Amino acid sequence: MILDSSNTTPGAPGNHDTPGPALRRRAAVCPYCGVGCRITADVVGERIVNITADKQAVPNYGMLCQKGATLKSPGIWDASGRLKYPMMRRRRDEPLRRATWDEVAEFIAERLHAIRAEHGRDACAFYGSGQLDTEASYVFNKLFKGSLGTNNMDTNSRLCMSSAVSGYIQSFGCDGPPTSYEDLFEAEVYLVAGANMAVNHPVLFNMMRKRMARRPHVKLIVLDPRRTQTAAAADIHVPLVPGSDVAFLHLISRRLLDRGRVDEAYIAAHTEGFDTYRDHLMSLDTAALLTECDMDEAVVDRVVEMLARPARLLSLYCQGFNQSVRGVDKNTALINLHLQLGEIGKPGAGPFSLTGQPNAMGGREVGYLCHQLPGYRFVTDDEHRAAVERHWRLAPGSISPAPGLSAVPMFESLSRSEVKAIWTACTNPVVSMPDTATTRAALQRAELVIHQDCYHPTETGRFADVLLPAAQWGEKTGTMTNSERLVSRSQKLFDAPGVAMPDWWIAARIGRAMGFDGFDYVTSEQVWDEYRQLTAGTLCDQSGITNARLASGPLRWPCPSEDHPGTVRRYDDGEFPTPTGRARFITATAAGADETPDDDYPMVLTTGRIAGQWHTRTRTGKVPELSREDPEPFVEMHPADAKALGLRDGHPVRIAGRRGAAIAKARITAGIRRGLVFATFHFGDGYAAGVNINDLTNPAFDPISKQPELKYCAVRLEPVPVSEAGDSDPVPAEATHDG
Ligand SMILES: Nc1nc2c(c(=O)[nH]1)N[C@H]1C(S)=C(S)[C@@H](COP(=O)(O)OP(=O)(O)OC[C@H]3O[C@@H](n4cnc5c(=O)[nH]c(N)nc54)[C@H](O)[C@@H]3O)O[C@H]1N2
Ligand SMILES: Nc1nc2c(c(=O)[nH]1)N[C@H]1C(S)=C(S)[C@@H](COP(=O)(O)OP(=O)(O)OC[C@H]3O[C@@H](n4cnc5c(=O)[nH]c(N)nc54)[C@H](O)[C@@H]3O)O[C@H]1N2
Ligand code: SF4
Ligand SMILES: [Mo]
Repeated sequence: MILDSSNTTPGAPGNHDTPGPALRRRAAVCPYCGVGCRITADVVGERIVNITADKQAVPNYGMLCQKGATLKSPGIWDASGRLKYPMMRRRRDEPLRRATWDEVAEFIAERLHAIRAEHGRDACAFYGSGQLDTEASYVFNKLFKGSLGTNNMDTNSRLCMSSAVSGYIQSFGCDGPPTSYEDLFEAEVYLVAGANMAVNHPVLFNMMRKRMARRPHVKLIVLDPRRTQTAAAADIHVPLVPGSDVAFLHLISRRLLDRGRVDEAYIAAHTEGFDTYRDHLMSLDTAALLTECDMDEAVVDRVVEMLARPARLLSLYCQGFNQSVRGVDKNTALINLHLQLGEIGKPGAGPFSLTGQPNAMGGREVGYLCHQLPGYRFVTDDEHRAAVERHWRLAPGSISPAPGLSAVPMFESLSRSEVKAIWTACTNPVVSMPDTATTRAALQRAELVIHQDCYHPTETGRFADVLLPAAQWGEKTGTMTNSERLVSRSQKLFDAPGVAMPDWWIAARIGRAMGFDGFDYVTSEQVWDEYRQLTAGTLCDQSGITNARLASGPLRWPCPSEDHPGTVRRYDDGEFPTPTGRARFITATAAGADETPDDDYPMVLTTGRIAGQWHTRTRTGKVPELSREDPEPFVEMHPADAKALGLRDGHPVRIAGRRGAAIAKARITAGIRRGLVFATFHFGDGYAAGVNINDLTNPAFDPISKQPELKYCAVRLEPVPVSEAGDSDPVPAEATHDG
């Protein structure tokens, strides 16, 4: 469902009429996906009475999907589900009790200092989120990498975007997409690869559908092992074997090479490494590649035919690419194709990595992964560290030159009691990390667990010694960057309940309690100003994006001066920020999945999302309209597989893997490959015991990006006997634990 006011007449919702006297009208940014839709919220007192979108305004031109459109739903705001006050316990065997900010701040400061004194600065870790606004990520970065001097700071972007980050850096020398949404309106062929945009980036997909309806020559190719809603709308659906994208891309690149579809002028002027790449493609056995993808050759022929004629090619890709032990290879193989065809740096063309979370882009710019520093800087670079230390007024040498622990090793290290303290904010790793048994063990063994959330209870909050109440979307002002580098300010609509505070404020409060300088911020605008200036002269320069400019509208970076209009498209001059100024063809040669099926685990499980739910459901689970379509955990399987197992649609089934098992209801569909099953990771033990699909998933990760293999593990399906099914039927959260 899309709320679309882009075709409405003046006076309809979405236009800025003068609101009534008691009504306040505010501009906000949707807190869900990386499309970054701008929202107009009409507010009376402490309540949102209407949500619309401005049909004139980028990026969404009046459209919102069902998640954005239901943000006023009472369940989201109901105080009974909120974390309103700090809570703490001094000993694990005590219950959590309500505390004041002074008390928790003093307790955290004392404990972190003690753990550092005894075990060294790397004994403390932070695990954050692409849903934190830029201000919060910035202050946490300053606190951990700066004042505390540990790079053990990583975020859920490691599970989400890190392969895209590494891919862009390998190919172009710099992270961040070259493209913007304006390219959606210029492209002639959309290649959607490992992304279910109709479900997960619905407003962008709606823009594409509209263009295809108006311009029949515009085509859509979709690479996905499942016939998703996105695939169903495609001119060509490529139902490849999961994990075989590199083979498929090599196959079509080679076939195009054979047909002379090579932009020699572009390659000669703006790239390097082409000869090695071409030799590699020529050395490949195309029949073997076809077997690896397990594809009908006619499908490959059609894709090659479509790409053989010059047409503006825009590729859009997401977790089917990133969440893989070959995630970086998939990214660079696709970028290679664009370089080969010269389909980059011009309107409607380029490799466009879709961002998942609303501010995963902003977080990357702030440098919130364990090897990064603000402004696309790196902890390993002496000059980068020195520049950041100067800006933060820290003694030279304060920032450690060694990358810290990324997400999976961070939790493994906690589970071995090497790291002692963890602070999690704006993420629910007990549901969302692969191999959650390790995550739970990590939090159980930690000496100190601090969890910062706007809701309570959550699965992760159950392990906490300290709970810090965060103001949620609408209760704070903050800045986010969407998928297309568009930096927007989301305004506060009303106060948070209890004493909940913005995430940046909480980080700064603890920084002061620990006795560190540089945390005296009074407003989020002060934080933004400090950060913006630190990006001056960097590859993601936002120094021209002042608070005053953000108050009147969003801007795309790079934006290096206060009169700069922002940048729609990067690399249009063919200059890349590599040492030679050229984009690089990356020749990937690694192979295969980490884990393969065998007699015990003969099938493959892949995981992903549905339209109505957002991740671990802490917010969307409170909106009844969003749960109508898919109210409970399900597992999609092919009719032939269901038949072999004697399963009927709706029958409960146990999915067993090498690390754990989960129960879901069979959903039989011809739109999935034989031998493959699909489940979502939305349902954690807060929903019901024994349903978390991440109890099974594989923590193995890409060697470069360290992004885990959330899209592939070996499993066995076991029908649950009907008598037993009665007991194991998903039960409401309240019945399984008290939070
Ligand atoms: N409704 C909703 N929207 C969301 C979110 C949400 O939770 N709910 N989350 C947001 C976030 S953080 C993210 S990261 C994005 C994710 O957005 P997407 O990446 O679109 O989401 P997924 O469903 O995880 O995976 C996409 C597809 O990858 C396919 N796939 C699996 N393995 C492979 C493979 O080997 N190759 C290829 N080519 N495809 C494969 C799956 O079948 C699936 O259809 O969505 C964002 N939008
Ligand atoms: N099997 C499998 N697992 C996956 C994936 C997959 O495709 N398959 N995808 C991975 C990806 S791409 C992602 S992005 C992750 C997402 O995984 P998570 O980040 O763990 O999921 P969320 O449910 O978004 O968690 C956000 C938490 O922050 C809280 N919150 C919301 N707003 C605020 C706020 O303003 N401040 C604070 N402090 N808290 C707030 C919410 O209540 C919730 O507890 O999951 C990953 N896990
Ligand atoms: S498309 Fe994404 S940003 Fe836009 S309303 Fe939906 S969830 Fe929000
Ligand atoms: Mo994500």
